[in-house]
Amino acid sequence: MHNHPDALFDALWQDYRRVTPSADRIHALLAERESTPVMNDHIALRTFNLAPVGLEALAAHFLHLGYRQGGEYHFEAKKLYARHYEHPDPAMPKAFISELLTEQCSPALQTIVQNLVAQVSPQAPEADNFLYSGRHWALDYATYQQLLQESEYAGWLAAWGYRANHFTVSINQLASVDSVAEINSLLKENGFTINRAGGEIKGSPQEYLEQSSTMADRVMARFSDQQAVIPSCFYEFAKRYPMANGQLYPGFVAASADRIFESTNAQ
Ligand code: OOG
Ligand code: NI
Repeated sequence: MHNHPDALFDALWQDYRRVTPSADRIHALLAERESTPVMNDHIALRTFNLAPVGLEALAAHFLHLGYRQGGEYHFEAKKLYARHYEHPDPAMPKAFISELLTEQCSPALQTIVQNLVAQVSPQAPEADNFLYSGRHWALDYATYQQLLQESEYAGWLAAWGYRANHFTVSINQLASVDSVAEINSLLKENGFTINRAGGEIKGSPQEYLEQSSTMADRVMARFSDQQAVIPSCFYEFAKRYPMANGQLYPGFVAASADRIFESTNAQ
C-alpha cells in the first residue's frame, strides 16, 4: 500500500484521466484560470460486497494512510451501501466508497458476479496499485449488457473494475469560481454535458453541500469478444458550507449521491 496520500491520488488521477478525456480538459480549463493548484474534495470507488473485494478491502488503503471512517449511506433502490473516509488534514481528498449488496440482486446477477469475483487473486486487493488496477476478470459484451439491464452500477463496475469513478473539484478552493451554478455555466459554455437527474445542482446550503457532475465520457472499452463504446468516468464539483460550529460540513448527502451515481448511466 502507498505510504503517502499524494502518491495514491497521483496514480489514481493518471489512470482516471486516461479514460476520462473531458475531466482532463476541464481540469486544464480551470488550472489556466487559477494561480494555485486545483484541489480535490473527494474521489469515489465502487465494488461488490464479496470477499476479497468488499468495501473494507478498499477502505484498508485509506486507513493505512491515516484516514478515519466518516458517515455511512444507504441506497435502497440501487441496492448499495457506502461509507466515506476522511483524513485529519482537511486538504486531503475524502474517499467515498460504495458496494453493491449482491444478495439483494437476482440469482442470475449473483451467479455472474460471483464468477467475476472468483477470478480476483486473494492477494490482489492488498497490492499498492489495487485501487487503480482496473478489471480482474474476463467479461464478454453480452454479460456486460445483462448486468446493465439489472443494475447500471454492476455493469459499470464489471466493465471498468477498480479505478476512481470520479474526481471532484473543491469549489471552496477555487479563486475564479464561487458557486456550482457558475461552474455549470462554464461547463455548458465549453460544450460539456451536465447530469440533470434531480436538477443540475444537487443539495443546498441548508444541507451544507452543493454538487454537480458531468455525464460520464463515452470511450472504447475492450471486452473478451469485441470492443464497444461505453460510459467511463465523470468529473464532479462540490461546494461545502460551514456548520453551526464554523467547520465545513465533512459528509455527503444521500439524496444527492443517489443521483450522482446516475452520471455513468447510458445517455
Ligand atoms: C458515487 C456517487 C456519490 C457523491 O459525491 O455524493 C458521490 C459513485 O457514483 O460511485 O460521489
Ligand atoms: Ni462524488
